[in-house]
Parts: sequence; C-alpha cells; structure tokens
Amino acid sequence: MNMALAQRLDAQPEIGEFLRDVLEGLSEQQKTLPCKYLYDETGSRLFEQICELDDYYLTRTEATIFEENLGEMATCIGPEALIVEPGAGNCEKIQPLLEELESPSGYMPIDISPEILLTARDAIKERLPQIRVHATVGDFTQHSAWHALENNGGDRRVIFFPGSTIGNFNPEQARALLRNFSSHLEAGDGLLIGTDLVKDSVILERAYCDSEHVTEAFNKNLLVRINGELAGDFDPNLFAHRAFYHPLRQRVEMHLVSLKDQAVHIAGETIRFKEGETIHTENSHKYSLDDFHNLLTETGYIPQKHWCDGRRHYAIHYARVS
Ligand code: AVI
Repeated sequence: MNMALAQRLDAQPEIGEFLRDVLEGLSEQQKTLPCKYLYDETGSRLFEQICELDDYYLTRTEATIFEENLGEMATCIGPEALIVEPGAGNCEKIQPLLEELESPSGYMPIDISPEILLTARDAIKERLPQIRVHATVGDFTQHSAWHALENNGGDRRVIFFPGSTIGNFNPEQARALLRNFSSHLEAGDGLLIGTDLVKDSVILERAYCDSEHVTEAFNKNLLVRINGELAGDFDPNLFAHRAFYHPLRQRVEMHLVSLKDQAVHIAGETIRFKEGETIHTENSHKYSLDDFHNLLTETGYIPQKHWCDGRRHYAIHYARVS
C-alpha cells in the first residue's frame, strides 16, 4: 500500500471500510461492488439527473401516485402520527404529505449525512413551522440509528420509505430490513412504502440503460471514485455499462463489463480482468403486488391499502404493524 493512502486510512477510518469492501468484492468469483458506494457527491448528483429522465419512469410515477392519493393516504395514517423517514436525504418527498396530515405529532428524518439533514430540517421548518422536526444522524440499517424512537412517548409512528429503495436490498436483506422496521414499532403503527412493479423487460431495461447515458455515467462514477479515493487506476473507457432484467430473480442487474483483458491497481493491489468479465454493481428488485403483500405479512405487518398508477408500473403500500 502506498504511503499517502496509508496516511489517509489512518486519518479517515471510513475510507478503510471502503477499501476493504472494494478489495473484498473484487476478489470474489463474480466481482461485485456494494451499491451504497455509488452515492458520493457526483453519484448523488447523477442520481438526481436520472430521476428527471424520460426513460426513468419510477420517480415521476411515484410522485403522480402521491399527488392523486394524498388525501386517502392521510386518512390511512390518521391524526397525531410521528412520521419517521429512514434515508431521508433532502426530505423533499415527504413535504406534501406533511401538509396534508391532520395535526402530525412530528417528523423524524434519519440520514447518514448531517449536512444534508440539517439543510433539509431548516427548509421544512421554514415551509411548515408548525411541524416538530427531530433530525437524527445515523445509518438506518444499523440498530443504533433507531434509539431516538425509543424515547418518543406514546406517539403513533409511521415509517415513510418511498423511492423503491427497498428494491436495492436483496430478498433476505429486504426481509430483515422490514422486520427491523416493525421491531421498532408497535401494533397499530404504520409503514408507507414505494415499490417498483414487475413489468415488460423493455421498459425496465430502458430505465436503467437510458438513451442519454446518465445511468452509464452513474455506474462508471464508481470507478472514478475508486481512482480518486483509493489510488486506483481504472480506465472507465475500458469498461462498458450493462443493465438487464433477470426475470427469474425479478431484478434489474447493473454491471460494468471489462472490454479487454486488463490489470487494474488499487492501493497497491493488482486486480485482473478477462475480456467480458463483469463487476456487478447493483440490483434493483421488482415486486408484484402479491409478492410484496406476502413479504409485508411475513415481516410483521397487515397490508391495508395500495395505490398504483394507471399503467401499473409502480405501487405505494400502506400497512399496519400487526
Ligand atoms: C435508488 N434506487 C431506488 C434506484 C433504482 O432504481 O434502483 C437506483 C438506480 N440505479 C440506477 N438507476 C437508478
């Protein structure tokens, strides 16, 4: 390992975790990189651009379902609920619902980034000064992030988890995450969650292999990030973006394909690629309505209602904790 990198690892332990995950993932038979690393500053900006693309129907469709059904959603949630949003980011999606709810008891965004969270908290306080905001910094996949809920005397809680984020967890992880959510709630508390539906593979593949090549830049940014943060020497031009729907696994897989036999160096380690070999960078699982209802039932919820768009591309589910 080179000296400069060793010093940075000492100063920034989170880079050590990134390096470990990268070297571990790239030493597997099927090379993989955890999709959470797609979201550095550039990756997050590219993801925002993806959400605006004509080909990426998810964000737009979900927003339409919210717009058309806010009243019914607010009725399902009921008065005086504390809304908890894991991975809240800029907290934009929740705002129309907060406005629609009858006297919500508060809003608790949980996010790993204190800067984004605090900016969002201030924006909500300005737009909705009557709402109590309890911003919580933490990784919602870790138990510690949920401590803030424990002292929340008696309020009914509703977890808000939009964006089909659940799709980026494999089925066992999704089951564990939904169980983790319900284990921090009580009977009668709720979950409002967005899921992308199984559909024609042409529509799915266009969404992840868009004609403006933004998803390609998003995927390849992972290599650029490794070069910048971990002293890597990937040539992104020697990898191609590939995204395809796997009908049996009901997921879109995103890969980076090596265009030739090549060796890449990361922090002094050599990683060899055969021509055509891939790095698997993300899964995006799609659920039928029945599959997702079963998953909710198995993880401690009673599905109450769901809303879809006219083309049945996307669904938002409300479920109560059993
Ligand atoms: C964040 N997540 C729900 C997106 C998805 O659709 O799986 C991430 C994404 N990857 C490529 N395009 C968008």
